[in-house]
Amino acid sequence: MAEITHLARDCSVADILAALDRDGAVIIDQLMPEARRAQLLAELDPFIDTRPMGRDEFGGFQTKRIGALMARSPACSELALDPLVNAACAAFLAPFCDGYQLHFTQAVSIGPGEKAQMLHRDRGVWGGYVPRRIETQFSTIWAATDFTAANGATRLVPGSHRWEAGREPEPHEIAAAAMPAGSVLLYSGTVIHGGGANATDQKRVGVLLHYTLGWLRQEENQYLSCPPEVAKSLSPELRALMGYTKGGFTLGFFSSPTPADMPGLELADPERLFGERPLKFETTIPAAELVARTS
Ligand SMILES: O=C(O)CCC(=O)C(=O)O
Ligand SMILES: [Fe+2]
Repeated sequence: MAEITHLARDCSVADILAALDRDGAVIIDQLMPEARRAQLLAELDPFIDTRPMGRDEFGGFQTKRIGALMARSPACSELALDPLVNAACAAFLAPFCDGYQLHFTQAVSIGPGEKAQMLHRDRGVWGGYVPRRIETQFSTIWAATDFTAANGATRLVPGSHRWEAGREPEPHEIAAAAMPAGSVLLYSGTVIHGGGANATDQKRVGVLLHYTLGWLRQEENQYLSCPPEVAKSLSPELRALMGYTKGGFTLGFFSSPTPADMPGLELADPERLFGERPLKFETTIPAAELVARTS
C-alpha cells in the first residue's frame, strides 16, 4: 500500500522540500497547537452547522464547504500565516514566480455516508493551459479532526506529480492521508488526490488553505470573499498574502473610483487603500532593467 511520509513539527524546510520533490506530498504531525484547534472548531462550527450541503458530484452531497475563512475565522488566518508552511511554500514556488499569494480557503466537512470524491489534480482549475513544467500551487489541508481511512482522510497518489497525463492509479498506489488532529498535509498542485469516503458517524473536518503563484488568478476571489471593508481589520501581512499587494512591478495596481480618497495618487499600490506603505515591489530597479529581465 502506498504511504505518505510523516515529519515531526521540528522538521526543516529542506526535509519538506525533499519529500515534496519525491512524493508530491508530505504530512507534518501535530503542527497546530491544541488551543488553536479548539478555537478553530469553535469558529467554524456555526457555519458548518448552518450552511448548505454540497450539490454536485465533485463537491459531494454529504459534504459542506465553507469559504471566506480569512474573513470568518481568526484561527484560520493564523494557520494561513504559519511560518514553517510559508517558508516551505516560498521555497517550493520560488522557481516559478516573484512571490506567491493565498489562492483558496475552505473548510471541508465530510459527513457520514459521503462517497469518495473523484481523484483529480488541483491545477485543473486553470483548464490545462499552464504547462506542466510550471508548478502552479502549494496546497495544505489542516486536520481539524482526526483523519482516518474510515472517516474520509484525503486519498492521494504519491509520485503522481511526475506521471504523464491520463495515467490512472492502481488501488495499491493510493494512500490515505491518515493523521492525528492538528496535523497538516502539504501537497503539490500536480499530485493526484481527492477527499475520502466517510463510513463513520462523525464528520471529518479539514481546513484547505492553498497558495499559488503571484501572477495566476486565484480560485477563490479573495477581494469578494474578504472585501476591503473587512480586510481593513486584518494584519498587513495577511492582506498582502490575500493579494492586497502587487504581484509584480506593475501587476495589481489600482485607481480609486472616488479620486478624492486618493489625492495626488492615480496609479496606487493596494496598501494605499489602507493608509499603508507598499510591502512589496516598491522597487528602485530602473525600468529599463525590469523590461530587459522580462523580455
Ligand atoms: O477534503 C479533502 O480531503 C480534499 C478535497 C479536495 O481535494 C478538493 O475539493 O479539491
Ligand atoms: Fe483537490
